[in-house]
Amino acid sequence: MTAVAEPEVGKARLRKEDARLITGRTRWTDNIVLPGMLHLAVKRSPMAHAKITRIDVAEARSMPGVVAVYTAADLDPEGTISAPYAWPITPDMKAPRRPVLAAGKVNFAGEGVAVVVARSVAEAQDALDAIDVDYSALPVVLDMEAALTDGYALVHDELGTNRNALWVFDSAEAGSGGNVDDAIRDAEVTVTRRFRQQRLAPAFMEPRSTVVDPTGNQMTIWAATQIPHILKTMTALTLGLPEHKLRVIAPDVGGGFGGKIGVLPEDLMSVLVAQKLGRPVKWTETRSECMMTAHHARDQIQDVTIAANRDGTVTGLKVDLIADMGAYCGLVGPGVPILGAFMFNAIYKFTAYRFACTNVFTNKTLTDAYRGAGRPEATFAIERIMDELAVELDMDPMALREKNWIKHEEFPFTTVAGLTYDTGNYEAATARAKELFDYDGLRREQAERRASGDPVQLGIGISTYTEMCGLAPSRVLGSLSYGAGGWEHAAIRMLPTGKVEVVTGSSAHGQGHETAWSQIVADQLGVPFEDVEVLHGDTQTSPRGLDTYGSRSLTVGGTAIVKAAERVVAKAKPIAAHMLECAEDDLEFTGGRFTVRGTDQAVGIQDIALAVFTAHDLPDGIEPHLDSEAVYDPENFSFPHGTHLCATEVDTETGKVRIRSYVCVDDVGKAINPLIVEGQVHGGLVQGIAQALYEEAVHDESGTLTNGTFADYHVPTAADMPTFTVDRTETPSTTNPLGAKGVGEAGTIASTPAVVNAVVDALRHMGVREVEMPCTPMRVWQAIHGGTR
Ligand code: MCN
Repeated sequence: MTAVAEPEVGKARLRKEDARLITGRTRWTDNIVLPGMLHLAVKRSPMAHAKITRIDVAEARSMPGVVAVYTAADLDPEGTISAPYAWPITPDMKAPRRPVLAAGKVNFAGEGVAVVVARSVAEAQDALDAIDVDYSALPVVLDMEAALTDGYALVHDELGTNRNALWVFDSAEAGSGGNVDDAIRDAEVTVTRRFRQQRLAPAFMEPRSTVVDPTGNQMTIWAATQIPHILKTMTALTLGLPEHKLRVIAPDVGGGFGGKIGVLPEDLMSVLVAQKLGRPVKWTETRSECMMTAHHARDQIQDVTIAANRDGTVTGLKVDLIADMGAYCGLVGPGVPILGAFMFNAIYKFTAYRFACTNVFTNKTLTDAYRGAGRPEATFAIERIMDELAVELDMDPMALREKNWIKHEEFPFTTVAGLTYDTGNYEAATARAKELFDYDGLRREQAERRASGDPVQLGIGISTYTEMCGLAPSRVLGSLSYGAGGWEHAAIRMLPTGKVEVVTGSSAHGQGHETAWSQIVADQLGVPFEDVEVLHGDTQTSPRGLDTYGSRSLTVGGTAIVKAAERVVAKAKPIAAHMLECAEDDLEFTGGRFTVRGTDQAVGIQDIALAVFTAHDLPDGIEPHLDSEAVYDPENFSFPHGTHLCATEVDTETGKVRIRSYVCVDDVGKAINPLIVEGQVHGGLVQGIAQALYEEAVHDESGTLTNGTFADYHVPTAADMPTFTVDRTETPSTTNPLGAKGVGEAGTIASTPAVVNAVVDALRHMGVREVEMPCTPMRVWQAIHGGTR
């Protein structure tokens, strides 16, 4: 057996999976070709809200290569099937049926009205043009506030309202703090602002795709999904299929960012068509379909009031949100703003808080989770208004934050929103960030540029954030009426040759789990990193799991692996004692070896695996394997934090914003793989900066998405980005044995307000108080010239 010298955890290992992912020599859903497989193409509505008065598929049925054309009446004659939603946030939440294909009426532009099944993709696509649909236009509901007024047109007549739900958290009622109206009434200073979270498209690299193979009475589904386990259970429940006859495989998946957590009408449609025809089928969307119909995100109006004393002590915060659900409820869409409800108070200690969110239906693509899900919106609002409060108080914005944040010696700290943050050190992260950024030097330069009337002004933006991730204690999720638990499963199989298979319920789609999980197992079992194989994303290999989102995989799934590994070691111990002819208590386990304390007698765990396999000489009552499994349900969320500082140069003549420098110091507790952590932060930053400066999904007055291609929707490239200065402090979490906190969303959550604060800071002396996102040159120019002065 090979001796393992230094710990794997903490090593900046290159990712095992990257060679195949980067070269594309791997299996994506759309690569899958099965004998006799047919292809689906979906006819989509160009209208955002209309009655379907006639639909004629006869000509399409006669097109070359076409095997069938189906409408809602064919696939769901009873009209009862609905793509599921799993987060009824209030008992009286209104949720319309989300049909597999629109029946009688379309509710957003892009909704499917018919599906063509053909021998090739091209033949299926060609036949779409031969489907004739007549629509009778209905009033289009686009404006969230107008949609809530009495007598306004309704998206769903049968609901009698456009209001999906009203969800309220009040610290006075929850017993976690005081009354916010009292705090506002008694405050020496209040600041009120309205912020707009624009609508974003997750824009993952690989469009969505589903392959369904009905063989015998077994149904195998391959899907470009983040949630193979949830997709399996939900498909069974929704279509009334026996779950034990279903197998879902998420092969390599090209990104998701939350955009692949749905159970899609197209998934259900693919199953129904495969069932009907008894043939394998494939549906892969085009990029334009993806932009138009994969769920969007954010899209909130935030009315925020902060109360404080003149000395800068914040005393209360009141938040009123309106959140656009789009035309239907997404799988967890209604709950996304609720995830933010616990984060508006951020790292601050104020004691009165009220959050109210009204979710509203409009005739747009539905919204659901996108990297950060609720928490970027909350972080944006609190970090923007802290800057505005600092101006009102004539304080340095960093000094205001320092005055109000939780000090490192005050942890664990229970917040006004009722969460208990286990650990944190905001002072350390901020001190390091200021040092790397040259905060004081940049402030001096800013003053000089203002004095000289430089047309290019310098702005400094701060974001000191925390977030709750690592979803999550099942009980807490239950108390929020979330439809699933928050545990994760792991199994470890020791093979006869000492190699190790790790089965995880997490379902990576770009996060590098194969590498990080191998590092954890290598240390726990003392086996070489290369000897570990990580298996995931197939419900037959990994029967239990709750998948990957909410930056949960390491803190929950990684901990399940630690627990399973501890059981492997515990199982090996009596066998080691038997082999070494000693008492179990005399053994110590380090570096993969059981050693008789005080002697050089030892046996390696990989050798024990072989001895167990032969089973020639096992102690009585010992099963001949070391395989173990564990399910871990965390006791708390994980609370990474950090300080992000951004310097922007804003050309006051053209409105162009250039990020001059960006420094972030994040604290994700113990980093399992610092290189992966850095990569996650980089990717997260780009998505957060993109919200600040570039991206917005825009609908015109007819409800048509006007920028549904990558030529129009500005997903930034490396050329748009500065070189980031990324560093970490390490304050271990006390809620999991790894000491780790999640990182997958941190960069996105922190960066948007840092950039917008910097843009506003550059222009404040010109009277600018707000620039709506994305801060495009036009919007910045308009703000300078009075638009939002
Ligand atoms: N990690 C680590 N040390 C830590 C924290 C994390 O080494 N202290 C490593 C983990 O081992 C894992 C990675 O960082 O390899 C991310 O871990 P974690 O924070 O647990 O997040 P998840 O794996 O659960 O990933 C989900 C998260 C989310 S919610 C979105 S959205 C997102 C993200 O990850 N989508 C992504 N990162 C993405 N990265 C890619 N490439 N593609 C996406 O779609």
